[in-house]
Amino acid sequence: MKTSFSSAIFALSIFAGSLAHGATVDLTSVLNNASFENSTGGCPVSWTCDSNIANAFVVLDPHEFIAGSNGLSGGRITPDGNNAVVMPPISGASYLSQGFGTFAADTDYTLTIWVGTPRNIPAPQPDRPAGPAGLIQFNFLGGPSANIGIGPTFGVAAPAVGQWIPYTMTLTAADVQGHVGQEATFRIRVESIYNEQVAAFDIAPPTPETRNSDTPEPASMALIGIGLVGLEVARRFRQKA
Ligand SMILES: [Ca+2]
Repeated sequence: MKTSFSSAIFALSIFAGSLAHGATVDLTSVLNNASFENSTGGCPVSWTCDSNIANAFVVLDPHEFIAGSNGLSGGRITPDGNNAVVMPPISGASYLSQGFGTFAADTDYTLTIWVGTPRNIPAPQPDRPAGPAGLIQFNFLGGPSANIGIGPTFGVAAPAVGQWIPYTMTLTAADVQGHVGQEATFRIRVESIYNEQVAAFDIAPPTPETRNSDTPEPASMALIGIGLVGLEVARRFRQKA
């Protein structure tokens, strides 16, 4: 019986080991000015604006998204706070990026970012109807000067005019492997052919109704696994008795 019990404990430890899970960092709480509420002269504070994004940061006017029919609950105009960033101000490619320290080992990095298509292109461009951006991508950079793309390039189609949608991405520990200790940067890229093609971004936790409730949490899976091992232990005890 002793041998049986020992082997069951051994199996349990192997099972627990296979479930060992590193930390998950939610960038919502790591990025500075994640909600784009603060800006000085166009570029959001703490963010780096490349290309022609200057002056693309706007306090969203209520007429850009119609409360109640914009994909947000509670009559909100923006997913979080009052402001969002809109890019690019004219056709072409633009980048918005921010460093967030260095990559840690055994760590997943997750972020939910809201993507919106305003109804009008932002000032200082002439006020006229906007259209969905041609290309919206997110990626992570590492390397000695955060100049190497790491992991997948995440892409999302722009929502319809006047709508917001949440997009969740995860850079896994496997993606980060080999880049631990390197400077880490998150980057948004928008490309458009026409001046009217713009995209708005805001960072906020997903609303409860958008959370994926179908996937079991790793912790609950571990509990199920421990329970199954426990049943096996009990079965063996009964057989030996
Ligand atoms: Ca905001």
